[in-house]
Amino acid sequence: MKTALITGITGQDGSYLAELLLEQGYKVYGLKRRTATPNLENIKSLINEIDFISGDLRDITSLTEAVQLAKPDEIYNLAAQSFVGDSWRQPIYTGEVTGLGVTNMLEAIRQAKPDARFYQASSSEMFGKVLETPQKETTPFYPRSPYGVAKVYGHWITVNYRESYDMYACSGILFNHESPRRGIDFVTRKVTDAVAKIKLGIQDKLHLGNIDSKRDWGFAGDYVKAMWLMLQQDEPDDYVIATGETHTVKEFVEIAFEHVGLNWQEHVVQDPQFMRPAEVDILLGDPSKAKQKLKWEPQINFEQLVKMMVDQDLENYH
Ligand code: NAP
Ligand code: G4F
Repeated sequence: MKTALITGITGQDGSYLAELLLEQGYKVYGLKRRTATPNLENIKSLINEIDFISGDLRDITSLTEAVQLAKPDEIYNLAAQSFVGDSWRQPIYTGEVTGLGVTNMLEAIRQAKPDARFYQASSSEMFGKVLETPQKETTPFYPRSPYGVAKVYGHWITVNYRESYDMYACSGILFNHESPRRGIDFVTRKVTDAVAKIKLGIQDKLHLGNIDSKRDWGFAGDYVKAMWLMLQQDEPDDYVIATGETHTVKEFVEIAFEHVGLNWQEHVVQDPQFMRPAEVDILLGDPSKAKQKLKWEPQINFEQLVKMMVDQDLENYH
């Protein structure tokens, strides 16, 4: 039986990855921050199957203890301050968790279990003001937010530990991926939650920022499979994970409202408070390397994803 340690177990990806690994017979440890009130909604059906370890990416003592306790074969570092918008409001905190937190995790592994295989949750936000389209593994980075800058640090420190200490460390450069478990701050879930409430008469208006930006959106359930595949190869490497399609926020909004028979233009209000100091206008990934080497393919397309999220949010309010 293999053992895995997942940081960020309570988040969207942590929950899908835990499900996948448990299905495959892994023993799963989850690193979880202590909170005044538990935040276990995403993993409520798995609580009895996961061994939780209390810890924080900013506290290397807790990480070293977690690695010593779990003795994992594989470590998936999914924890982060992951909301781009807040990274301008909390730039130092974001740097500490999303950037330096990766070094804390790598050091804990180097000291406590250097043969463990390591996955770092890197991001297409690193491409930012894109220097090439579509973006692939060799595209230079140009981050546009404190979050993106922190992720570039996390990416390169992962590559550096691989090259310096011969560790099996991979960086997955994942493009936006969503699901009914997506946090409510992110635009997709904000839209689908609002569509459900508007349909049911609980809300009338939806305030959004820039609806012209474009993202390569996939389904989180598909993307966690790619994380796992990266750690099953003969050699560690870095991979872009994306659908190869890009859509505007406006298209997402149109499909979501149309799905419940509403006209989005009657409900959406453009609100400057949701505009960003620097925007990433377009992201479009080239997943050829992952398709060829990992044999990975996304299963859920854009329209199916939007409808799945709206349907689940409607169900949540019924
Ligand atoms: P998410 O839902 O925001 O989950 C983030 C997780 O990190 C939560 O479990 C959170 O715990 C935990 N966390 C935050 N700060 C922590 C700290 N200081 N110490 C320990 N744990 C901490 O994010 P996600 O969408 O699942 O994304 C997973 C990872 O992939 C993140 O690193 C994200 O930056 C990256 N990523 C995401 C996407 C995407 O489109 N989803 C794309 C590329 C990369 P609490 O529940 O306690 O807050
Ligand atoms: O949903 P978002 O907040 O996601 P963003 O900034 O692309 O970041 C997500 O994907 C990254 C991968 O590229 C991850 F690394 C990161 O952790 C996160 O998961 O915003 C998407 C787009 C942006 O252009 C934003 O300006 O939607 C635009 N937008 C327009 N109105 C809005 C809103 N975004 C949010 N969150 N809220 C709005 O009201």
